[in-house]
Amino acid sequence: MVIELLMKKFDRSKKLYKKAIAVIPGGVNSPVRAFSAVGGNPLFIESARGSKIHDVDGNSYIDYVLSWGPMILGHAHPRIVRALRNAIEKGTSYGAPTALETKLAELLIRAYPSMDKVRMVNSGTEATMSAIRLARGFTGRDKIIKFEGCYHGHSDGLLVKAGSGAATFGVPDSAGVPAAYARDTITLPYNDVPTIKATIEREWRSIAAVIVEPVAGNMGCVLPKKSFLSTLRKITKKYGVLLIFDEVMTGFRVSFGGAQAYYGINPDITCLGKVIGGGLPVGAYGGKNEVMSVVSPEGPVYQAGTLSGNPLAMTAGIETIKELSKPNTYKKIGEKSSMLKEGLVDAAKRAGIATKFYMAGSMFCTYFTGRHVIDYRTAKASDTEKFSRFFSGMLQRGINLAPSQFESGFLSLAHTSKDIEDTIKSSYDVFKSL
Ligand code: HOZ
Repeated sequence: MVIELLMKKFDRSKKLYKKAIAVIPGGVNSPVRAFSAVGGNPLFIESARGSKIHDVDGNSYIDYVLSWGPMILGHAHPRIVRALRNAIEKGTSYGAPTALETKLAELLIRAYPSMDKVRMVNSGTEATMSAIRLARGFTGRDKIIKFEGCYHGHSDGLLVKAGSGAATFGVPDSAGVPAAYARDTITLPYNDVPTIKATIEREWRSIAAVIVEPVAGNMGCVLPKKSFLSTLRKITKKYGVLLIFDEVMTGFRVSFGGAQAYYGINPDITCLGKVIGGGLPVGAYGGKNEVMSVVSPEGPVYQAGTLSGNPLAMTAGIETIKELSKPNTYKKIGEKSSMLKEGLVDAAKRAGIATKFYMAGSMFCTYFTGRHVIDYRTAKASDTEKFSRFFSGMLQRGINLAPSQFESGFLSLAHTSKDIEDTIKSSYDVFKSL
């Protein structure tokens, strides 16, 4: 078989994995990195530059994982590397305010006019967890609504019918989450306008917030129906429920102003992460003054962090956003994205494989199904066995995709036309072999 002829060697990754599983659960520090859903061992990475990632066995791949989204400029971008080198000389953490924090906050607020103020945290999980506490503190209500297959990090109340690794490994309702916490989380189908309307009309007195991924990137890539986000905005406003956009994935990705600019909807609270840290650990949440003024020390909602606003992370974030602010950046990445989209759709068609492809800005997913994917139920209908074979075939040909059907792929500004042509060509060969 062709695949056997291509066989890459993963001996050193295998050896390192064996050592890792002795001291780290599953050998990985985040479950999504495991290859259990697609078979085999995770790749151990040596380095990455531009659009390429290199493993410890000397294999190189065109990378569409991009550290799960942050590396929109490509890996080891010279501007970021230079800025970090300078910053590191000045110390790595102070636990005290810096001008860098204010600078990044200003850049975020300028790009997201729905926010007057923003608080820096260390991850997307912290951002969404804090946003929920803020919504509860602000409204005096306890319940929240989330959508099936959406993933908002791993805090207790949000690990209910969750996407990402929770969906991949079949634990959408994680063990260890007290039933009492989960009871305050109402889960509804994504894109189901009548159900969300009826639920809020019935239960608004106890509902603090609706949290949503405006493009759902943790069950593949599911686009919002036109009426879904606008209904959410209208109905939450009417009943004093806060609308939280989890833009950890979509922020600076779907467009410079995120999904809120792309779809023209202003949420009450925005959560950011990934791109705004340029590859360093960062999250942020923000909103209008009225809401943010209840955050400690201005108000009674407590939230804190030793490394929050870390100078290295702020530096990488500032430089990333400045680079993204250059003229035509999103036009360029948009052109690359269209090329990839057209090529992958055409390759599947020519190979006679039923797929559905979805893309928002530079995030995307191919599902192995002939039916439209609009929510978690339809995403789960994708043929995951076919996906696994597609994943392995692509990996053998030097294309790194996320090792799960229920994750989004990402493109960077560093991907060249040649990268994309090679990806399309490989995809045709693999589709054909399915
Ligand atoms: N949102 C990312 C995956 N969908 C998180 C990556 C992780 O869980 O490690």
